[in-house]
Amino acid sequence: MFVRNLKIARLSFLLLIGIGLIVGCKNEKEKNEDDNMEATAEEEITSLENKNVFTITTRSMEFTIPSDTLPSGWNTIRYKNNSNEVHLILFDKYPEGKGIEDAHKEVVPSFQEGMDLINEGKMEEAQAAFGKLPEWFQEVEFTGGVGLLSPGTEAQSTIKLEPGTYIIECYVKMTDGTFHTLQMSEQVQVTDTDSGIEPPKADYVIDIDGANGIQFDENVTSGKKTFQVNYGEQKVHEHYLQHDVNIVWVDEGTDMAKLEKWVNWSEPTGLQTPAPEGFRFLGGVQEMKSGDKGFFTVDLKPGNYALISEVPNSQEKGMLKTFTVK
Ligand SMILES: [Cu+2]
Repeated sequence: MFVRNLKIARLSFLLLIGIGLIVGCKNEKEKNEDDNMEATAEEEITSLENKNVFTITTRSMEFTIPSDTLPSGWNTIRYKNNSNEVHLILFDKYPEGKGIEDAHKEVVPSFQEGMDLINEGKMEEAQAAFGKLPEWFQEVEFTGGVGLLSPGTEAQSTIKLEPGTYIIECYVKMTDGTFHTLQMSEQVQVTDTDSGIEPPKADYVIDIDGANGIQFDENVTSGKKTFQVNYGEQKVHEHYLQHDVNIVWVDEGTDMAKLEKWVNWSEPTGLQTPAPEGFRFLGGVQEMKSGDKGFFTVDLKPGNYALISEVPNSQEKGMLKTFTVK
């Protein structure tokens, strides 16, 4: 009896282990399947987010682009600045038949010569140098891009592009006053095929125009937010550029005058590395023509921020606005 019971007990025990193993295996299998499904869902979300995103990377003093063509219509540009300097991306739509070689041969040298003369205090000669810009340069259209971006930072802007030849460029300056442009410029072709993507839904709207400066609702809360920038009347300022919108983190107690001066390229050390301390550039939307709009998406933490145009006397023009994120 005892022996039989023991046998039954042993059998039951083995059976239990067996069932346990089967159940265990099934659970493990189901768990793996669940994990796989979760991973697939995550990949799908990521690939959906990355769909139509044109990611540009800088490691030192270059633009690495995923392709030299882009669809027309709305495009999301993500910029990863993995270098040690501040950079920006401006989209320049070139006139028919003109391209990057013409830019390097006829545009960059005139700007550099003019800048060097400004640094020497020779303002009249500088004007003459800028006067050497080719006539066709007047036909270049600025169609947005990503605002100033600090080292180790990522930014995202959404802009609308018409078909044509574009030069993307960064005109921040090295420590010796040389524009980054020769090394940081790439030609991209925007095709007739529409991207098919809709502009993002905006959390906040910024209006900017020559007469009123920057206007927006300053009640901004933390989190990942998308700003829509509406360009009203656009104009060429004293430094030959039009106004744009950059978003900047501002350390407590930092002198805003330093920011105002630095973002103006025509100041002797304007846009020249090193950038002033106490500010972290988080992108924005580069200039575009009157009536156009662009978007930028930024992850906001509680603290002090500024919206600023890279123009001379931005404060006076209402193009430097500070706000606090709670
Ligand atoms: Cu640069």
